[in-house]
Amino acid sequence: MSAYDTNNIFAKILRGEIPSHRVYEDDATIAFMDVMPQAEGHMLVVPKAPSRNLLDADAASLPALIAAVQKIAVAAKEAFDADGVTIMQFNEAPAGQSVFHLHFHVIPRRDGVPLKP
Ligand code: DGP
Repeated sequence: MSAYDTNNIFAKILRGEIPSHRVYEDDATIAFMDVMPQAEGHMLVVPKAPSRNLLDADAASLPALIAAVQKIAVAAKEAFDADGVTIMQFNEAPAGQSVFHLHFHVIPRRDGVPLKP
């Protein structure tokens, strides 16, 4: 697996070098709106610590990260009056990852509304 690149887009967002619509922050995590939403309310949950993806993440950091994902998913379902929430996470390009800083997609879902491609 390749090394972590400190110039990936989410590292720049974490450093405040490029703007984002931030909706959540705690000691270890931020969440912001996805610029290419697959449904209304599509958010990205990103740990502050540098990991390329789940495969190289520090296992000790994961309970706090998953707790943040859960908190954001519950809030998103309520805020967007959704019927469900899709959570997606990709590891390496062949699996669909395009930004190489660990992140979870949190996507509010409505009955009968497919994800945009
Ligand atoms: P993936 O690596 O395929 O799990 O998805 C990366 C997501 O990041 C994709 O849904 C689009 C989003 N994205 C890419 N560039 C930016 C950006 O500059 N700002 C924000 N907010 N989202 C971005």
